[in-house]
Amino acid sequence: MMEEERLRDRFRGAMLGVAVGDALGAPFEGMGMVNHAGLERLEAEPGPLRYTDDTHMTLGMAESLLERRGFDGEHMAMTFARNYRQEPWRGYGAGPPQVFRLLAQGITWDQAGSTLFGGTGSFGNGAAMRVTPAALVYYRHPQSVVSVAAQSALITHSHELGIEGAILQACAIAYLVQWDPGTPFNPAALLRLLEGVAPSPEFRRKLKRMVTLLPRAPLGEVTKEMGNGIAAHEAVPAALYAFLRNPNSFSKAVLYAISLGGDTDTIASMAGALSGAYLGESAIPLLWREEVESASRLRELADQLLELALEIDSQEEEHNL
Ligand code: F2R
Ligand code: MG
Ligand code: MG
Repeated sequence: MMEEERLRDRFRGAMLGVAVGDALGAPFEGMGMVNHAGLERLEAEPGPLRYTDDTHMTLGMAESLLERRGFDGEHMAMTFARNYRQEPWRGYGAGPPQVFRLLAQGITWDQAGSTLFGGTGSFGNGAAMRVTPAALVYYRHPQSVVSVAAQSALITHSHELGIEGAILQACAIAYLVQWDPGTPFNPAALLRLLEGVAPSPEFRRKLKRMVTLLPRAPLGEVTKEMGNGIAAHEAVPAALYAFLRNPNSFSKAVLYAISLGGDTDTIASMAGALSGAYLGESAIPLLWREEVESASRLRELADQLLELALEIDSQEEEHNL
């Protein structure tokens, strides 16, 4: 296993990466592609780095996993709802607040989400954008990563594409957090692994296409092929592509994600989580990681998630003796 100090840097990198990408991308959400001058300004003078619902829900997931020492669907749903009631102005999508109202009326945590959008459930990117803590806690247990990503998605996003988006983002983070930086990184190997956990044609087609868009496809072709919208099957491939195109630089990965336009806070937040998990906190520009809202809280939660991950490991080892 990777030594603890390096893992701590990766866990902190992933959690801070969520918030930094979210906060940097937020002012551009819903706009067209962001030009070079806009990105340069953002890099030098990012302004107040306030996070949105992406990080707010990620915090909720971390809090619930830590309080319950693992996944508890009802507790996680109630934690999301409580946090929303405290700060409803974080820029939430339309679906989650409806779920929180249904929960308050007594609908169970695994039923409420399936009533949304005429009973099809949500395929928004909201389940994928908040999944980092689950990926970290279960990073050494691939089946648990898949099952907790799926069950946590179900709370608000019961459409198969919303669920698959969360599974893909979680599996990619779990894979990257344990990657040995001394070994050359092979994007094709990660993409093959991800194809194995995403059965729907929407994701599989994009994962296959992504290899051919690396390393230098023009921006317009990338947004046409991957998408840049609020749907999980657009934002998740876009974020993964932004990271894979810039694997060795946190700032390049996040700024590239924002340059795609569309759902910029969410695409940059997910690219930030991937890059932070791979490169660690030390790779995030100091200005960004110090200035982002709740930086010390995110670091503290990352450390507690690592403790929980190690606790789960030792329980598994004892169980297997
Ligand atoms: N909500 C926003 N941005 C808009 C306003 C932000 C502004 N700055 C402000 O503060 O006012 N961003 C956040 O929402 C996205 C995550 O959304 P989530 O949690 O997935 O929500 P939802 O409502 O479940 O899904 C999003 C939309 O996708 C479409 N959709 C989903 N499932 C559908 C279905 N089965 N059929 C048809 N459409 C479906 C709907 O338009 C949903 O509203 C992130 O960007 C986050 O940053
Ligand atoms: Mg947001
Ligand atoms: Mg967004």
